[in-house]
Amino acid sequence: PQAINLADYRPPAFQVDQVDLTVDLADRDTRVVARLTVRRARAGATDLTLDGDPAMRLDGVTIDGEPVAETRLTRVAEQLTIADVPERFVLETVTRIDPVDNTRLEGLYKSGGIFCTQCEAEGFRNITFFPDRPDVMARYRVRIEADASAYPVLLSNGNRVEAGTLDGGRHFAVWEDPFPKPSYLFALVAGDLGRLGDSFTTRLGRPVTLNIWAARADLDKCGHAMASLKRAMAWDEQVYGLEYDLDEYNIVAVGDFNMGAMENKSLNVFNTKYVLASPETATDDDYDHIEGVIAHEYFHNWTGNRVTCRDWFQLSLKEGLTVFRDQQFSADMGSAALKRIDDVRVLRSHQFSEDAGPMAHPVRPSSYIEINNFYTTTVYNKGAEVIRMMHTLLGAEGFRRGIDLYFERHDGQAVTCDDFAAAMADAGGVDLGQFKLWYTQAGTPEVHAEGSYDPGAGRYTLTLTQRVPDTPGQTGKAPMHIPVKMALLGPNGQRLDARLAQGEGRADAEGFLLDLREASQQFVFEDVGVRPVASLLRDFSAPVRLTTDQSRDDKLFLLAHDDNAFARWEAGQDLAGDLILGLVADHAAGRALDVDPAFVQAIEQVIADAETDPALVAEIATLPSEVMLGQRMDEVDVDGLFAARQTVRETLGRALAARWQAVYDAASKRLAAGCDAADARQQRRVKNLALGYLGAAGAAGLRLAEAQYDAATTMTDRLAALRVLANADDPARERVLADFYARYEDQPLVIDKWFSIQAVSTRADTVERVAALMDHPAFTLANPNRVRSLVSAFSQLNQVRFHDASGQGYRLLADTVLKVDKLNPQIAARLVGPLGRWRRFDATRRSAMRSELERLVAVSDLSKDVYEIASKSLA
Ligand code: BAL
Ligand code: ZN
Repeated sequence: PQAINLADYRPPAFQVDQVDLTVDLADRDTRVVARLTVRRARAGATDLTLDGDPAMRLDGVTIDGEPVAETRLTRVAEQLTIADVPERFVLETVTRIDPVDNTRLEGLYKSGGIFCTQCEAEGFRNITFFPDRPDVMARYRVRIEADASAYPVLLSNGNRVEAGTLDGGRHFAVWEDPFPKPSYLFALVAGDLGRLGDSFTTRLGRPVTLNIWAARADLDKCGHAMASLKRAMAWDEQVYGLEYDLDEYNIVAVGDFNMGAMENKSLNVFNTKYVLASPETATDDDYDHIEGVIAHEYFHNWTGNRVTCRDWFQLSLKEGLTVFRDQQFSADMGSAALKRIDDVRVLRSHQFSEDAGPMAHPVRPSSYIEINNFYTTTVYNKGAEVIRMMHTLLGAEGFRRGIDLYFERHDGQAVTCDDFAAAMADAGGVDLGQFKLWYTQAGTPEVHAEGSYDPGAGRYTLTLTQRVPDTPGQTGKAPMHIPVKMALLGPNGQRLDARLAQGEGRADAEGFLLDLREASQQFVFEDVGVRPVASLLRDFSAPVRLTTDQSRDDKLFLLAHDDNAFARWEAGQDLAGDLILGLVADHAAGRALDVDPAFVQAIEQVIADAETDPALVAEIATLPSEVMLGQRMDEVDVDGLFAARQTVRETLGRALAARWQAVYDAASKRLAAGCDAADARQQRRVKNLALGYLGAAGAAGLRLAEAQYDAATTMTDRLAALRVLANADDPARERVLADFYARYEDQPLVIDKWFSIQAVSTRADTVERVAALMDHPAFTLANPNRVRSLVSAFSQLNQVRFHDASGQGYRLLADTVLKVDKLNPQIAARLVGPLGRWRRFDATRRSAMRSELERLVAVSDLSKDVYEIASKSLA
């Protein structure tokens, strides 16, 4: 397969101004008539090249009504070229496609009796022949015809302008979208769907009809999504002055979907996972994710749809920005500190490993084989961090001016990350020249901080050094512009009023914002009357790995006193990491695993605050995962990490059992007394944290979990109890697992949880269990959610069992990749990642993982999706 390079970008030779589609829906034989109004855009261009899936049947081509001779048509691989076309013309093609056979879930396909589409990034070419690239923006008029009783609801983008009946029990609807858009934002849905309707009036008085379409039996689970949508619409007006621009906004929930959701203009198609929720079937975290994804897709209406990407290398232009916006929104809807902790946890566990592995790529990649492989945490989450740093550098007002300027300049255009940065730089009056390295240099910068205090002079000197590691294809990188938020704390945790006397930066309401630009830089603070403890990288102001010369006591101090909640959490994570990695070394040396009593005591102090700030306490008292801890080791000691982390969990569980029980009881009491929804979820969070520790401590905790499981009235509580039991060697385990399955057999999203919880079990027999579950009647490789729930959960979250020294986990994963690849290459490619981390493990595991990758690349009809990831993993 051939790589596509950013350096080769050329504007399109022809533009399409208008698309008239007639889609005559039938299961195995859907007929698509496409009339394109085409105009030459590049002088001298004579041949029109269109993208089109080789499986599509082409039944006819006319130009301005005249059939085009076969001799002018060349169809090679994914392209159709028409020779010698005029300057302006109307092209009509007739194609026939089979939506039922479409297991790739790209283009037009059927999910549970519903016709739906997924066109990002390059799915439109599976529906009709088209210049399927985002810088070709056209107006669409779409006529859908279908059987009236099987598909009473017919939807596309924009406004419905016509509808009626046809002979033979069929009917039609015509939709017009007044906004020019790239083909990836096209959508069509037809089905027998229930509707939850609502409305929203924009600040300028436009009434907007809101509809969520889902299976009728699921309509009672759509209320949270609808409420989230209305909150997102109001928030975007308040914070960014951005208003919805059509009369209708439709969301359709389907069960088979490659992504989480898709922002098609006015017709979002969603994975049911990010729409459906009731307290009995969805956890508190699910509620948050739904709110976040609903908002994310809505925010795309401006950041993605009104202004879109020139080419797919610019994907982060819309995704990084829109993730940042959804993060801001969720922070405003709940707790900013908790949201930040959550986002950083996701970034570190997924993006940092990507950045340290064979698929490391810049936020704006410069080359790809299959663009679907670049919907990554780097483009999305690191991309959002890049936007966040601009927000930090410009301040909220400057950033808003930058956004305003961006829309003023580019509304209706397909643009680049450079255009975005230019708007920010111009509006903020800042030089982002060096900063833009964040778009082009891959790898997580490593920052080291050392502080020294001169009591005589009242001077504190902070030395920051940075290094950007080599990544595939990139070595010898330049220093980055890294914004470092920090404060100097005095003995009681109070912020010291020091003066920054040397080094670029400024004081702000919460301390200082330092501009680290050099490989090594000194920042000198004067008027520091007492020895301070530096609180560094507050709010995680840059996506870097920070190490410091701070002592255990400094970190204990920050854990107890830091007024920046994120930094306080970070100090706790750091301490826990130091402790666990120390025990891993003890484990390797055959020494006893003794947990530092100072850490136990510090956690005891933290949980003393459980009544005042339950959710933050729960975050702080949650140990870093084995995956995250493994990142701190030169070679991941799989078994040592598991043993060490378990020892710390059990020690905290036993040593503080009475405390955990008190936390559990207090939270249960508060919940029983009836508290508001926000408080209730915080109480559940801390209660279930306590349950986890009590479960780790021994039999009494397991009985408590069993009782909680049986009495639970929410999925949050039931699942938390099930998790404790699923990890245990306990007679109740099989009973509750069977009970859970029987209770929720008809709820696919809940059955996904049932698969996941077994996949992430730390029990020694988990590999065999996962293999057996793949033969369970409810398991299918055709449904992406189900594959993710079992196979991705196992391979990405269960470090100790996936990396079982037998290599069984690796084999299972590679076997699954090959099977899924036959159905859905995009999903298959997403499974490969864990095998690509082979360099991080010991010789036995390394070689077993490599062998599986070699087995993959040796397959002759492998998709280019899997080939790209597997071959780059071996390189
Ligand atoms: N654009 C693909 C789905 C999303 O990021 O919103
Ligand atoms: Zn997005």
